Amino acid sequence: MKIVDAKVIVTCPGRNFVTLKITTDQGIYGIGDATLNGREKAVVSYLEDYLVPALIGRDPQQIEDIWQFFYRGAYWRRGPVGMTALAAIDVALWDIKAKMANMPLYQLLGGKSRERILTYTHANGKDLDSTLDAVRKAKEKGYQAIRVQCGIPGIEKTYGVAKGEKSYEPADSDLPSTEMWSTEKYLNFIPEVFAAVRKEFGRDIHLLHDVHHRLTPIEAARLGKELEPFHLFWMEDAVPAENQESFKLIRQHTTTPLAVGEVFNSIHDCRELIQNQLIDYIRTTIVHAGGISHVRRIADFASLFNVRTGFHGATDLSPVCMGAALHFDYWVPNFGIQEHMAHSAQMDEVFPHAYQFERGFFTPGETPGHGVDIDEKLAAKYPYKRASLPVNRLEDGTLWHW
Ligand code: CS2
Ligand code: MG
Repeated sequence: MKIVDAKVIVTCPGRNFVTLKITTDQGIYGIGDATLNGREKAVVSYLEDYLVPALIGRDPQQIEDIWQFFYRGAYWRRGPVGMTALAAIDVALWDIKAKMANMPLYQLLGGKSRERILTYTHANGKDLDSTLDAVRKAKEKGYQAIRVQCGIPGIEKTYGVAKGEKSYEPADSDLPSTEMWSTEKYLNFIPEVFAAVRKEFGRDIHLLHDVHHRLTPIEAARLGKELEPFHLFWMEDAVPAENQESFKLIRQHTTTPLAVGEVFNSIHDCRELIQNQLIDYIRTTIVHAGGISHVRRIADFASLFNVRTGFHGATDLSPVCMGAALHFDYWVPNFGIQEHMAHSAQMDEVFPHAYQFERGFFTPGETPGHGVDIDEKLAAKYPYKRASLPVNRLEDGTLWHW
């Protein structure tokens, strides 16, 4: 069996997505997500100029060997661009293998370990009242786990909070827009938000919060401690994680569970965090970390240390990634939770999919493969449009972490 074609498809049905479609000489094809938000074209070039030419003619059944060839063989290993490109190949090949076996992907991974997949959604508001409203609406849709973000009094725009009535989209302008940040104002306000949410909705709902890498370790320790009475499911990305050691300090001070890893792309980015039990959830997901073959290694390693998965699932991860992630979630023994930020109807139309949502939980569907396809004709109607993530500056103008 041979790979005869590998096509990179770029489409922008409301936001940019990059998809790799691998076709075999037996007519079976598989697709993989290759979207790296704000750096899409870098992955397109990496695939088209370097990986695809070396992929044509190979046997698509040899997923592991192909993975090793592109990882070890690149000489320059890891990094978000390379690992996203590799993930797209890997997921497309798993899709092909599962279609050949006439099985939904989760069956190839080892079969399902649960009946349904716990998912969290976002509740964002520009102030406390609108945040409480957003939590109410999410509860009405059946969600049992909700990530709460709220505008901070005195800060013009805060992470996770949408502009106007539109749903939140992080890549919000052609070139990076600038947002303001004040750690003091944020730290003083956030515990009040969670106090109000618990007061209004009680204890019977999981609450999550994303700090988006904005604190120092001692500040994160303070926030974790002050949020303890509200029993969060997790506090996410409290500090930038280039320095894995810094989590030791946070961990010493708080029992609030910690989640990290959406920007990681390899097991080496989280090895110390996991083996020293400095985190509770690893968020590194399939599209940005070398695909199913590599994320499976991360999850297995994490299981030895009681660390569970909590895959990133923002809108910039395409339905193709969501489909593959849900098959993985169905199987992985140390599953924690899956993020879900709904795609628009237009996006869902370009990527018809078998996965289904019901009252706060997903199931991946029984279609052979990962169950997500791409409507190429429709995709061609939406040309690429550059869109960048914002940057953050402190009130005195210092560039900060976004
Ligand atoms: C976020 C993302 O979903 C999350 O937890 O941190 O919205 C993130 O900002 C985007 O995926 C960036 O591409
Ligand atoms: Mg996040």
